[in-house]
Amino acid sequence: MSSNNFKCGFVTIAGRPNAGKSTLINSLVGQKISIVSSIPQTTRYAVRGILTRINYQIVFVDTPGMHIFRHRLALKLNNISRDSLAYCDIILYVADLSRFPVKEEETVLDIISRLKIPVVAVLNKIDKSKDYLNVYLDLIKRYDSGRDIFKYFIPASALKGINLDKIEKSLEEFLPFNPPFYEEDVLTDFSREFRIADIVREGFYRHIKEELPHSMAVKTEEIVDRGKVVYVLCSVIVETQAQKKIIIGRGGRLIKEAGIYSRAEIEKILGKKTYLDLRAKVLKDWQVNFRFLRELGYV
Ligand SMILES: Nc1nc2c(ncn2[C@@H]2O[C@H](COP(=O)(O)OP(=O)(O)OP(=O)(O)O)[C@@H](O)[C@H]2O)c(=O)[nH]1
Ligand SMILES: [Mg+2]
Repeated sequence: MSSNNFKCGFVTIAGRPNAGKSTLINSLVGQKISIVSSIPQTTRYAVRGILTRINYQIVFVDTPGMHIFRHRLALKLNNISRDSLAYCDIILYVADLSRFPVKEEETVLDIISRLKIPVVAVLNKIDKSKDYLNVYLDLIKRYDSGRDIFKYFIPASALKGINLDKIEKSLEEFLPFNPPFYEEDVLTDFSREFRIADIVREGFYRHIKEELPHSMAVKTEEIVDRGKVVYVLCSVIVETQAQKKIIIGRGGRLIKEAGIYSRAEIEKILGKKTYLDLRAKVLKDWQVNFRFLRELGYV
């Protein structure tokens, strides 16, 4: 795999919440690395996904969508995004063509355009809408004016796989010469515990809406190999008793539904039959409990 001509570098994916960043990293790497949902602010980690080709390796870093603060966890998530941006070789900026660019978009562009790192702009969700294509192009060019850091503008669909090859090719061009950082069969360095916890969170996000997702966290407590099955215990943490009632659902329906989805996804990762045990818990101030946030890997 390695030779003097080998290229390898970090590509941080940045953009507003819900733009399709996690969908894009999954499509580019070819496996579900980062969870996806229709709820903004789904991603809570700097999730790495690794793509290895014969002569280059791209280490993608998915980040939480950057946004104007609305809740306490948001501050931590924005810090994760900013840190990942400061130490990368290329920025993959993702815009959502199906929504008009509001102030939040300008905040992201303002941060990115000050960094002096080459940017590849992905104008995502082209399968859904092209109405604002020129609005985005004009806006980006305004921020790029006099800086010349935006190298490519690629209309694409992360969901339908449109123009992924163009994105990869443009990134390759700006990768620095380095030996590979990871073995060629490694797709992510995200730990099994965190991946499982995130998949369980994704399982719930399919059913719950509005503010509740931001009040929820999942922690993997145990993974025990019992021969034919793997036993996995996760705590599903919320802030109030009322929220606990919602996530359990009438007669335990919601927690069961989320469990069925998550178990199937976890089995793909573990490659083994899994028994998934989900327990709902109330931890009132988990978002400001530093020790707990660290256990969750959010700080
Ligand atoms: N139509 C369409 N939908 C997409 C596309 N890419 C992503 N989506 C949808 O957009 C929603 C958000 O996708 P995510 O990948 O979770 O977005 P994100 O930018 O990672 O969001 P955060 O983690 O919250 O910042 C999901 O419902 C996706 O299915 C696309 O190319 N076309
Ligand atoms: Mg995401």
